[in-house]
Amino acid sequence: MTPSIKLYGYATSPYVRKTGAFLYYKKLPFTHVPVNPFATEDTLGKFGGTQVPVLEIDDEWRRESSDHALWLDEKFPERPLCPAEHREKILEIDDWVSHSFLMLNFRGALDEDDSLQRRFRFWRLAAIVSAHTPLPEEVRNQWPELVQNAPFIHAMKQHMNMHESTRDMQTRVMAELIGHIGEGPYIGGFAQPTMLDLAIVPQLLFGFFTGLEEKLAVFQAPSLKDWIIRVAGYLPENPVLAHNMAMVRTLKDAL
Ligand SMILES: N[C@@H](CCC(=O)N[C@@H](CS)C(=O)NCC(=O)O)C(=O)O
Repeated sequence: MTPSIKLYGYATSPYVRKTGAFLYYKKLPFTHVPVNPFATEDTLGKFGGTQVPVLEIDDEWRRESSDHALWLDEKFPERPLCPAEHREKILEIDDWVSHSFLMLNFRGALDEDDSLQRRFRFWRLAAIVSAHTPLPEEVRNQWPELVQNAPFIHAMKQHMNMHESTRDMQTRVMAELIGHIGEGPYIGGFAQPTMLDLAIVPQLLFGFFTGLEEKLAVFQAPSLKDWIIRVAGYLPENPVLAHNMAMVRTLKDAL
């Protein structure tokens, strides 16, 4: 029997995009259930709590995106996200993905910066959420403040060195990423993509695909460009779970 797989969450969450990429890579058909971050009860009520992503397979469900990779491998061993023979190394690098790389998505939100440029960025993020779950206009207007004050983002400070500027953090983490890819072809030197590549690539594409960024800046580093193209080959044209209405570009526009 075909399993019923549902992924609950909003496209602006890197963790939701990460679990989405796991499902795409494993070629598992699933339903994306968009969650309104200000009315989570509507969709997440039966799970309790507000954190996304939630992955539901038939009558079981789990939180925590990295656990999703292991759970999916247990249930659907084909195209492993974390092959048993490399598990230790993968989980060690995954710690870096969770505590360094994914923190990049939130670091900028914590900056004291009231520039119009920043407001436009956050308004566009609100529009991306709203494309799936319409938000009241006052919520969309207040999005820059709402995100800046979100308790779960403040809790992430424990994984950040707040004395390091956002720009320095970006430069450092991207250099670390290049180090982890090394000679490739995939992160950790593995011959096939793993949960590590799939956790990262959707994040690097999201801003460009949804119009937050004009250029796919990471393409300036040839080793990153080749690696992204390799990983994206396993993913659909829109791998970021944004509503098609919010998609303004695809990878072809960067080539
Ligand atoms: N460690 C979790 C982190 C998930 C997470 O922080 N999700 C955020 C969205 S980006 C969230 O749901 N925040 C609202 C909340 O926690 O109530 C994972 O990997 O799934």
